[in-house]
Amino acid sequence: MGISRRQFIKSAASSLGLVALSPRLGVAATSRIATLRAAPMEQSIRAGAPRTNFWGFNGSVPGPLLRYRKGESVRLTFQNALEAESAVHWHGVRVSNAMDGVPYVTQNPVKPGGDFVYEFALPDSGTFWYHPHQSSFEQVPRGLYGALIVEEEHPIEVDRELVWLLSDVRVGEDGLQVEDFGRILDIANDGRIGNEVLVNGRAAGAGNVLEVRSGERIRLRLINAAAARVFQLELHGHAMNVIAYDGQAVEPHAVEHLIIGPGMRADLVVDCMQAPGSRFLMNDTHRRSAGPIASLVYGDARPLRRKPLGAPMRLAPNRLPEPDLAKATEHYIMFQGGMRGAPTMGIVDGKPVRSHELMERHGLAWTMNYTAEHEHALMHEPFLHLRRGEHVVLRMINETDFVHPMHLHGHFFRVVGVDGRKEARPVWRDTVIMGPRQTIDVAFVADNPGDWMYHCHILDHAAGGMMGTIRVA
Ligand SMILES: [Cu+2]
Repeated sequence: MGISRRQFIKSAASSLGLVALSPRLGVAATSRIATLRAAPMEQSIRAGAPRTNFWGFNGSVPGPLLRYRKGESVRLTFQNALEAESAVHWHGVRVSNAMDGVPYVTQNPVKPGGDFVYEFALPDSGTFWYHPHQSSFEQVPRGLYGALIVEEEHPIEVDRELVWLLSDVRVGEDGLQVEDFGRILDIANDGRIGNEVLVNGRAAGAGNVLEVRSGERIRLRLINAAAARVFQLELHGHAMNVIAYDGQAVEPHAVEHLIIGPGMRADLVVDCMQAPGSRFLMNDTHRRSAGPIASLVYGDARPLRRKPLGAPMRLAPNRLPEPDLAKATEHYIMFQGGMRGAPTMGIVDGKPVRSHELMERHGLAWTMNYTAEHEHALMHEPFLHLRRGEHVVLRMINETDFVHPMHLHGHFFRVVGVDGRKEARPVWRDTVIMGPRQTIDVAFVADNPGDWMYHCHILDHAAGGMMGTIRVA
């Protein structure tokens, strides 16, 4: 089946513009990409559509897929061919602080025409991604994002592996991006939601066809690179077996709905056991305006196998420092703000201001422990100081009516409690969704020294005050 299978994979891959790799075929893991160049570019989001203006890495949206093996080192030169300052952040990779890519906090911003060399080791296998951290509410939805995959030492056996970067874009009828970034109306609500959902830079929907063969096992790495859109995915006729969240192994389990907020990832194993010629939808059901993401269409080829592949789905866990709750110090962070139920005041630059001034004068809408922080260039002292090696429980109290995917840099944490109830199987995450009015407890060991961003990954919320740094020293 060698050639026909390869052709089949190639055609399935090109139809979606996605990357298909098969660990069973022994594809080389080491990315040969040495340069990431950010520049304005254009591409069509569907066949025959007018071209849409983007900012992309190496001329495409998403940027090139970076793929390495666990334990390898990365050396990449970032070249800034934009007319704006930028830098690259490696979401979820436990890098040293100087390589974290946060302008004004961990490095000087890379000026237009400038470059910066990133060099770091990859301690964890998993599904990660990269994007700028400067004016990210604008630079990410303009198209600057890509996947960074780190293979396990012993990858699980599958027939095919796919990486889907989910995102969206706000386009007009002329196909051009509507450049209304950073409006207070978006900042103070759910964030700026695009009107076209994208999978790997191409329009999602029922017409976004993934050809599958009956009997095959697919590993699907999902990354939510949208600035604000939360996805709740359903896959008809198939079990979605989650094997990792945010790149970290979990006990394989089937879910009916998969909620994946901005910044978050999920690795799925899907056994395609339906009949040749059949067709199924993957739907997003999170928003009223949501709809199909993709169609799974079975080819006519005879089934690859009659029963699902028996190989284990469980991934070997990465070695992460285990927090000891008995000796952990507790810290509280309260979140307030937004259009509904906004607080009556917030502290900006050390001075209390009324909430309407917060929005009208400062363009801010959210507070953490009463303080609304500016973006990096004007950022103040860390709001939390941790000793290196300190075991920590962060209790995050969401006093808002909105969802917030909260992301901590440089560390993974265990989600140990929800609304005061202990989680039976606390998962590792680098980004956790807080529902409206929900309280989430996370625990971690602050073992990575430096000033680390802690922020909402709805990028308009981050720009609107929901960001700050945690110092580990
Ligand atoms: Cu938020």
